[in-house]
Amino acid sequence: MAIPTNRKPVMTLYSGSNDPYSHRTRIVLFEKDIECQIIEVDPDRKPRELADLNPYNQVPTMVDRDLVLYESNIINEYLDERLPHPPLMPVDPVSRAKARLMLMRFDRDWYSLLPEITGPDRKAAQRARNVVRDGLTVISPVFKDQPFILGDEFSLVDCSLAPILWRLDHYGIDLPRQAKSIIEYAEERLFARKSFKLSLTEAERELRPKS
Ligand SMILES: N[C@@H](CCC(=O)N[C@@H](CS)C(=O)NCC(=O)O)C(=O)O
Repeated sequence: MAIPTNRKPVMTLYSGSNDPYSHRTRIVLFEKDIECQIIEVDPDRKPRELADLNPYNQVPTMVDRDLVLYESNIINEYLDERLPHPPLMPVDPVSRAKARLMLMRFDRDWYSLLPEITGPDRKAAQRARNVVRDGLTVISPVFKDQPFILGDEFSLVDCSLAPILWRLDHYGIDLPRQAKSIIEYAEERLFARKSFKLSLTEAERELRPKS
């Protein structure tokens, strides 16, 4: 997928078409309307240059002139600083630190479980699903009082959470009734957002054909 443009884009993103980490960065690109060439990487046939660019040979990987970045949260913070409009991180140090803690916890507590959820051990997969389900249920009340996870403004923390929420059915995670507020947040405020819709690849759209 490439964004149509007359000018040669300065940035290139190597992205997986159904990869939640790449999805985070695509949301940021469209939120900020950044001109970027997006190269879809087939995990079974990665382009040879990816291993030269990224020692982990993973997506997302971003190239901006001489700078090569990997790790979705690092790429996203860089994009936020390089193209500050609209800002996606809070301004004050305390709120920024809290946002970074949340980003770290999503990865450690939930995203780290995705290989187990999609892996062959059915018991381990169900245990992992339950951890994610319970974690999302615990944070759900936050969205009763505020539209986004940090408050009134959409942020990198929302960009980081959105891909897992989009994939709940795909991962076989059923949220209980007590998690109504987080479901409303996802459906009414995240999935309805223009940048989110634009961020979706065909493969990702097929995960929720009715949305
Ligand atoms: N912590 C990294 C995770 C990146 C990651 O796990 N990428 C996967 C996509 S599912 C990948 O490229 N896997 C292929 C491989 O490791 O060979 C991030 O936030 O970007």
